[in-house]
Amino acid sequence: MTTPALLPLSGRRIPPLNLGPPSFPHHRATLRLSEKFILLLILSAFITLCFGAFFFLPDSSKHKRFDLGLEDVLIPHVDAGKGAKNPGAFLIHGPDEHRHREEEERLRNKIRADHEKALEEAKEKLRKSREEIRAEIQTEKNKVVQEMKTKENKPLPPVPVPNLVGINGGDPEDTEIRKKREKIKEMMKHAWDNYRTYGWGHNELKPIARKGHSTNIFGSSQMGATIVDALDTLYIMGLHDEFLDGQRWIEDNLDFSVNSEVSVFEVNIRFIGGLLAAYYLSGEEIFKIKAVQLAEKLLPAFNTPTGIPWAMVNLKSGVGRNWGWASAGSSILAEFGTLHMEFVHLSYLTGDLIYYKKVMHIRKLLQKMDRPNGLYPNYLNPRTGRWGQYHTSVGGLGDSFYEYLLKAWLMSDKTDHEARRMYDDAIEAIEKHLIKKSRGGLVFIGEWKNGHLEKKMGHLACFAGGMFALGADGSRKDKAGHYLELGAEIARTCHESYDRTALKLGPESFKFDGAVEAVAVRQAEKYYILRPEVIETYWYLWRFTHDPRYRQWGWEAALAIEKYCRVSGGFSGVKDVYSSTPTHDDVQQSFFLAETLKYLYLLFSGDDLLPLDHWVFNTEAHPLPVLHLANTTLSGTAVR
Ligand code: DMJ
Repeated sequence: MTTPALLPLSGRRIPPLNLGPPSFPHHRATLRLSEKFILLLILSAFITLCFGAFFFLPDSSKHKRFDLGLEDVLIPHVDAGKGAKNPGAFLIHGPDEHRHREEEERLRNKIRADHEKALEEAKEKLRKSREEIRAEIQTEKNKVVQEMKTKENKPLPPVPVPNLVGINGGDPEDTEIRKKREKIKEMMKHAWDNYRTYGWGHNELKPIARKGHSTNIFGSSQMGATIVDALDTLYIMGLHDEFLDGQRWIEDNLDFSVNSEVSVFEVNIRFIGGLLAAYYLSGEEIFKIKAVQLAEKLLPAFNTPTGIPWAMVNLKSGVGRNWGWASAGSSILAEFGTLHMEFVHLSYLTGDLIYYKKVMHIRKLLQKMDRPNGLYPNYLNPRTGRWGQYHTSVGGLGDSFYEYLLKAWLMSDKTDHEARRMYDDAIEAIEKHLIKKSRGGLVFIGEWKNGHLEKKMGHLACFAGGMFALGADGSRKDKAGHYLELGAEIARTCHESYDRTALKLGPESFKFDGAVEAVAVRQAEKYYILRPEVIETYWYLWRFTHDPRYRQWGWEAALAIEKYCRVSGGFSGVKDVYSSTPTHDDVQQSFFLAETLKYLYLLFSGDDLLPLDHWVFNTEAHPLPVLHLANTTLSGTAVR
C-alpha cells in the first residue's frame, strides 16, 4: 500500500505516516507529531490564562503601602512620588473616564497582538529540530549568565555618604604610648603575615600546624573570614599594602554562591559588618556590593512562621534550621537580636527597605511578648513564637541583643527612642535581678537559670562594662553617673579575673561561690581563646574617663598575650590560664584581628581616631558611621 506524503509544516520533508498496522519507527513519528500538538495546546492555554489573569486579578496599586515612617529618610535616593501616598490620586472621574476607556482598549489590543505574536513564536519553535532548540536554549543561558555577572558587580545607586570623621590619625603625643601603639601594630602584622603565608583564603589559621582552620559557623567552604574580619583594623593601623592584598582577594575570590550552611549571626557580624566598615573607611564600592550580595543570601533564613530567623542557612538552597542543642528548636536571642545595625545600613545603602523591615519585625514581635521579671529569655521558638527555657544571660546567648538596642539608638543619631526605651527597661531588670556584689566587694553579672541566679560570669559578659559606660549618657532619671560607675565596677571585676590567674589572662567563665571569687572552677572553663571583651571594656572606660588604670590594664593584657599566646606561626589561644606552662589550642580566631588588636590599638590612640559621637562599633568591633537621618539631604548624590 502506498502512503500519501504528509503536508510539511515547514519546508523540510517529514517522513510519511504509515496508515497500515503500526510498526516501531512510524509509531515514533506519529508520537512526535502528537507531542507537538499537545505542546501547542498547552502553550495556547497558558497564554489565554495570562490574558484572562490580566483583566480579572485585583489591581495591586490599590493595596495599602507598607509605611514605617522612616522610609523617606532611610532611603534618600528614592523619590516616592507625590501621588504615591495619596489614595485619591488613583480614582478616575468625569472627563478622565473616557480617556481611561481608550487606554483600556489600547491595552487590550496590545495584549491581543502580543498573544498572537507569542502563538506564532511557539509554532515557529515547534518547527525546529531538537538540536536547534538545544542551541537556542544554550545561547539564552549564556546570555543570562553574562547579564547576571554584569549585574552582580554593578555599582549601587548613590546615597549621601554619612559624615566620616576620624578615619585616620589618633597619633598619641606621649612617646611611651606611641611605642605601645606601635607594638600592637607589630602584633597585628605578625598575626596577618602568618595567616597570609599559611592560611590565605581559609577562614582562620592554625598557627602551630601552620595551615588553614575553620569551624561550622562558617559552613563548609573557605570564605576568608580572617581577611574580611581584619580589613578595617589594617586600614586604621595604616597597613595599606595588606589592606589592598585583602581587597584583591575579596574581588577575585569571595563568592557566596556556595552550597554551604553558615551561621546567620556570625556571618552578619563578621562578614557584613566587616565589609560595610571596609566600605565606609576606604570608599571602595566592591565591599558594599559584596555585603549586599551576602545579605541577599541570608534573607531566606527569615522565612519562618514568625519571621524570627533560623540560626543557620544554606547559602545556596536557602534552607534554614536551628542548632540541635538550642532549647526545643529555638532561635537564640543574641543571634536574631544582633542584626539591626548591619541591616539598617544595608537598607540605607541599597534603597531596599527589606532589611529594615526584617529587623523591625523582630523588634515589634519581642515588644509584644511577656517578659518574666522584665527579663528576655535566651531562647525563642521561631515556629510557635514562644519562649523556650527561661534562661537569661548578659553573657553568651543574650549579650549582643542588649548591646544592639543601645547601639540602634546611637546609630540613629539618638532618634530611635523605641530602641533606647527597650534598652533602659532591659538594663533596669538586669540590674535588679542579675547584678550582685560578692562578699569581697566585686560587682558581677550572674545568669538566671531555672528560677534562680547562678553566680557565674562569663568572659563574654565582660563586654557589659563598656556597654554601661556607653549607655550612661542619655539614661533615665539622670543616672549617667551611676551607669558609668557600674561600668567601672564590671571592668574591675573582669580585671580581677585576669589578675588571679598564672598567665594574667582571663578564663572563659568564673564563679563567685563562698571563698571563690572571680576564678574558674571547672577545667572546661579555664581556657582563653584570644577574646576581646575585657579589653573592649577597658577602651570604652578609657574614652569616657581617661583614667590611666585602663591603659595600664590593657597593656598588662597585651604583654600576657605576647608572652603566652604568640608563637612563630601567629597567635594561639591557651587551654588553662592557671597553668604557668600553657598548652596552646592552635587556633588564631578571626576576632583576634577584628576586635582584640583593634581595641588595644584604639586604647593607645588619641580620641580623634574613630570618635564615638560619629561611629558605632558593631559587636565584632566593625565601626559603622552614625546615620544623621534627620539631616539627610535628598539630593541622591554621593558626597565623599
Ligand atoms: C565575637 O565574635 C563577638 O564579639 C560576639 O559578639 C561574641 N563573641 C566573639 C568574641 O569573643
